[in-house]
Amino acid sequence: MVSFFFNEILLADGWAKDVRLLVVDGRISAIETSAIKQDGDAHHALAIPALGNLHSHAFQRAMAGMTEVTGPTGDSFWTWREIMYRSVDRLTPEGLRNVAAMAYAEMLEGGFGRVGEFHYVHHDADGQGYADPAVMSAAIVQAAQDTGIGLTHLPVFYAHSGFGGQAPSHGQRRFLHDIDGFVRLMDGAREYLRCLPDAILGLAPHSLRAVTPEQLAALEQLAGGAPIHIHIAEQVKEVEDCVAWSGQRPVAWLLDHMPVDDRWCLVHATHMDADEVRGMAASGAVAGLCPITEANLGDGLFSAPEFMALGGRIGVGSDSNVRIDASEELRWLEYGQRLLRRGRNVLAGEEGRSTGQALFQASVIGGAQALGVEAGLAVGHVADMVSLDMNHPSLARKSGAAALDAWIFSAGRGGIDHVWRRGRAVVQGGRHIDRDYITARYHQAVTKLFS
Ligand code: NGQ
Ligand code: ZN
Repeated sequence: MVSFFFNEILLADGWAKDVRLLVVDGRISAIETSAIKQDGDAHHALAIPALGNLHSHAFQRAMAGMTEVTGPTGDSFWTWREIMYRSVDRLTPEGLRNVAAMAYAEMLEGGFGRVGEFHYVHHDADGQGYADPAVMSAAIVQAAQDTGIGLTHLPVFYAHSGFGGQAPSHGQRRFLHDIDGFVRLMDGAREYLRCLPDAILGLAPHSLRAVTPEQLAALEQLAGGAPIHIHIAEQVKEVEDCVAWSGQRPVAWLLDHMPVDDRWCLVHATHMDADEVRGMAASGAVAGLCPITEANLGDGLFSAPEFMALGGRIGVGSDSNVRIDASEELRWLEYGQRLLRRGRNVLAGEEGRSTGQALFQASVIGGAQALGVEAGLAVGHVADMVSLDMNHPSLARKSGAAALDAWIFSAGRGGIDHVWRRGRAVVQGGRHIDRDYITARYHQAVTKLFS
């Protein structure tokens, strides 16, 4: 058993003061409020739940900052994608493990406790299956083990390059399956996940571009009650191509043809009309928002105020991992709307409410739903917690919701002190406990990838 004492903590049912929290086997076994600190309690000033990172492509961490130079034909999401495809030419299982471990250590340092790994580099450099079809999933599991992060593994089904079952491109050769091959991958991944204490296995049709309606129906059956994630409407061209193919926009098509419910996470539901916003909010699915990557790739802005006003569920993801910082995802979620609407505190909801707290609590709940786990800190839930560094200038004298605002809008990841996964400190003083080792292995991996 481990015991903690916090002067202040954000529990699932709100802020509480002078809290003793006991952890047995990674889970919270008791919470006492207005308590007295006992000998042996780990004492910290202010704690919040670790956030779920609902969308990551860990391998893309290795190319962060390498796509910011103009190319010959003008730059877009689609030219970035060509560079991204080339970045995996020399990726091995060991390289993936070491790049992913770096990204996961940074996620923990940035306030995330669990990652939804939307994993699609499955085959070798020639596009041939490895002898073990799940060896790249095993690399992701090892990276989770190396760092301690919680893993919701989302093997991706990918078969086509565009709507209507178009043949895949050369750059996509490492991603491809038929349904039978994908079932074998899922079986292999399920075995590897047993090494982790609380892993979840979901699945992910890559996008409506990459699957046929028949394949999508088969995947929905295969998922059972597990999380189903899909890239849905990130680019205007994607919306236009979907309309040309089906007469419907992507979110409208999905809502019409699939039983979309609270198992689903629609990643980058960026481009929706008002009917789609209403339909998606009513479905109970989570909108998977990745504001930093969506800005970096020039995607556009999600209809956040309209969607949230209708009770739509949201969560955030670090996606391309060009930056890894939970607070910055939330900050840019709000800042995109401020710039667009020339207003302030757009996503706070009601008068007098803290924007930071509104966004943080919505994404704790939505992130947990999308990752298939319970939300927030309560008895029986996992002890995935973050303490803020109250000596940080931005956090001085802050308490409760004001501390969340100061973290999100001012301190950023520099305001994080400790992070606990299952009650064990994996980040101390803002640094992952194995950062030096993980960084050394990361340097070896990127040398092999790019030299
Ligand atoms: C991905 N990433 O699969 O990594 C995608 C780009 C695509 C983002 N959408 C590729 N951020 O959608 O075809
Ligand atoms: Zn993605």
